[in-house]
Amino acid sequence: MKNINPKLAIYALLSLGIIACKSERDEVDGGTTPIALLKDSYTIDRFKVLNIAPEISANSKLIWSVNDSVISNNLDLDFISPYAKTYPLTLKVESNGTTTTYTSKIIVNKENTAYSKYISKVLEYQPAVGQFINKLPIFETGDNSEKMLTKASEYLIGENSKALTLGGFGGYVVFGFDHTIPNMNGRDFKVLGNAFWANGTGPERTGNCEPGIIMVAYDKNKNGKPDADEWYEIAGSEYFKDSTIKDYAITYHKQADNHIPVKGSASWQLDIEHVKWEDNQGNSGFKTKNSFNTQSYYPLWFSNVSYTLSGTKIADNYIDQSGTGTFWVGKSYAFGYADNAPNNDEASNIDISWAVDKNGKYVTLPGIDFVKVYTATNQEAGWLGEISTEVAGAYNLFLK
Ligand SMILES: [Ca+2]
Ligand SMILES: [Ca+2]
Ligand SMILES: [Ca+2]
Repeated sequence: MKNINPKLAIYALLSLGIIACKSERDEVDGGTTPIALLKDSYTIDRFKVLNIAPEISANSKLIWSVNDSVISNNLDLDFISPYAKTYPLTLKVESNGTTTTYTSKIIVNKENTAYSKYISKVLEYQPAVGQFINKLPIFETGDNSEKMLTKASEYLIGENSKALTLGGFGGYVVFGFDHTIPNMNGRDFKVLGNAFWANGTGPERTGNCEPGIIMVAYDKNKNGKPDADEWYEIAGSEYFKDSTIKDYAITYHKQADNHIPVKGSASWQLDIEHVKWEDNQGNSGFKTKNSFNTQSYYPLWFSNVSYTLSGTKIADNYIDQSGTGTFWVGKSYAFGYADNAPNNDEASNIDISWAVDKNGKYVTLPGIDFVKVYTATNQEAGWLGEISTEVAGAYNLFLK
């Protein structure tokens, strides 16, 4: 890199600029051809977003089309394709009662280095409290957040991914892909979990379903990171219901007196560590330890004695089918959640068109680069313990 001559680089840019200016001037002077708003052609790899932003007055009306299909009416065009092919591009600009037509083409190439359709990086792993915390992935003495993120990455990256737990409400993981997953017609990507049906023992579409909220980010500013203003929530089937609480927040406490009274006993059960929680709705309770998992339920690599997680909470989905506490089943919600239906079920596939902004308004994204999943309910289902989303991978449905 040290051999690059900065003067040469600047010269290359300047000559490009001069050529572009000259050609525009010629066309204006000619009096018949409009100023070239578009280049002759544009080149992009498949599964990458090309942005074309012609310099144009904001009161113009634009119609972008490929063949006879209108693809956008925005002032600038975000174009992405999963196919290596050439698209004829037409831009019509209506301004002051006159329409001017420009043509160009977009050449979509196959990438030089083959993409992975699976998760390629894990950016954050911040679980809530839960019965599989410190086990999936395993915590070993001395592990810090960085080490646990490395372990989470080993769980989720690539084809042979496996289930990682998010614990109770709000626990989350953030991951990304080495390409942009385009928003095609219908569902675009799958989030894998470990949900399964209850084998005919419960009502239809019930079983081990532990829904997680899915958020998506399009890396609009192309800095390789999901910035705060790039995140959108996938509005699943429960999003607009009254039973859903937006901006729910829960705080988990790691403290020595995390114990609850044992039924029928005057004494405190001091030998079992439960984790106290309180939410911003005035409720509190314990994430109770069960006999199957006896390790700490509080993430042992967290140095703080309490922490708060927040997001959209949907209604509890587990019911005591037996009525006596012996058989609990989770109802699968219709669409738009992680770990909410088996991996071969259509309900584990997500449509980017379901993304909404903070006010619940649908947004149009060309595609997504990052996904965040967090546990969507705050429920204890008897002896099953807390309901916690597991994420076991994800992939682009259109990358073959
Ligand atoms: Ca779609
Ligand atoms: Ca970004
Ligand atoms: Ca699960």
